[in-house]
Amino acid sequence: MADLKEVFQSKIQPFADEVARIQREHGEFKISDCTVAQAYGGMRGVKCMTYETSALDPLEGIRFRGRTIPDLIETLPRAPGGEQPLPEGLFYLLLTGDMPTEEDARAVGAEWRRREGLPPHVARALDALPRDAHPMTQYSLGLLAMQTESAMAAAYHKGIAKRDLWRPMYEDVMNLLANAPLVAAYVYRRAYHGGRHVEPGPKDWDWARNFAHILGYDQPQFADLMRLYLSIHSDHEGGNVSAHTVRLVGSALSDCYYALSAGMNGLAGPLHGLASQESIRWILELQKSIGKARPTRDDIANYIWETLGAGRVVPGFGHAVLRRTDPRYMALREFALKHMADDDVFYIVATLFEVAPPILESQAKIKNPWPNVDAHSGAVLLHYGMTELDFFTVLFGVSRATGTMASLLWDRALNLPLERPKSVTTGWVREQVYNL
Ligand code: AMX
Repeated sequence: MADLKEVFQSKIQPFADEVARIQREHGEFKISDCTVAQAYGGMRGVKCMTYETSALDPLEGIRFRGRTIPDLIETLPRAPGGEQPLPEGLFYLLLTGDMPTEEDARAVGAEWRRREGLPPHVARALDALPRDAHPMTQYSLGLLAMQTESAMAAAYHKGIAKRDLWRPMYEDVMNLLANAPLVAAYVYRRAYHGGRHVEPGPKDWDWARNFAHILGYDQPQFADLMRLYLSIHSDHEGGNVSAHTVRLVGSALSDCYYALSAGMNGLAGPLHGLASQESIRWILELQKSIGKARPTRDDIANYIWETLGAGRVVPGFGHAVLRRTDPRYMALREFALKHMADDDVFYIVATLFEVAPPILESQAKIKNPWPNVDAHSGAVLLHYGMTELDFFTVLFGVSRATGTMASLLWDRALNLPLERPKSVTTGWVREQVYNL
């Protein structure tokens, strides 16, 4: 078994050569046109970046290094006795493009566990915030506070060739991924459990199991849920707000702490990752307003109409790229059908799956009436007793760290330049379209 850093290093030159050749031979080949509607409309569908670790098909959903979620659930290494993939194995796949052996995945997990340890000032920085500051604010700040440890920033300061920056960044990324769960757990225990923190478990526990443990959850099934949860939320190609922010900030040669913290501020928006909290809150409000644990289909339909009538979005439904049900949603649904089929909140999630799409489809402007991952993730967490809805996006953020960090390492390994697209004014558009 080779060391992950060596495997990654062995991939860099051949891939960088290929990228250089494509640019040299086909640099003028057009892969996209941009319309006025796209320029005003959030650049939907404009193909203007490459991103290696995953790709999103509107109908089929996400593929990580070419592999679908059901395929990965089947083939990625698992923990002993577990049924779900190890996120550390997925990280190996995202970074190298190779399917890890069990030994490879365990080695990555062991390395992360070995690198655990928050600098003391991170806790002090978090303690300076009000306990009820939103957990995403706390999480983002905790990641940023770790920036003091950046090997890449130190190397740059000393003087390092740009092409070698990936080396200290690799160390930063591995330290960051080792410690992101510790920051998240610190935030959780501080905000909701009176600051009674839980010591990490034995070093041979996998990353997700240990994360579940330091959050305060020792049920084996919850650990397995975390393995699944932390795998499926990891990456969603390059254009989503969190991944693109990480890429953009990193392109200024900001280190991975700056980049990930910035990405998390984007994930904290309700149209992006915060939908995971908003969706479950919406479901619990529905239960409360109807006054039944299991509202009828008509109750649910009326509540959807009320939400739309109030000019609000139905959280957990729709997507900027997807045009079918999100396979991440389906993975959580499979888990729920197996482990919590009688749960009242799951009943509502499952009923919404039948009731909401035709209603949303009747609104001509909504391009995708189907549920995304956020329509499901809250229900499974709630089932295991995690009732602190505001925390849910932090779990998303721990997972998103793995995909965006694998991709950021490639950005530096390929020596990608500063991102600097050209903006135009409406005056310029006016001149063009009216031939002024
Ligand atoms: N409920 C109500 N209206 C919706 C809707 C929903 N679930 N989804 C889309 N729409 C509306 C939009 O708000 C927009 O209305 P507007 O023109 O008045 O502003 C119109 O339909 C067209 O939107 P779209 O082209 O279908 O989607 P989009 O690419 O602009 O936005 C998304 C995508 C996800 C922001 C949107 O579907 C939405 O707001 N969904 C609810 C929030 C959510 O679940 N977000 C999580 C997405 C996944 C993730 O990042 N974690």
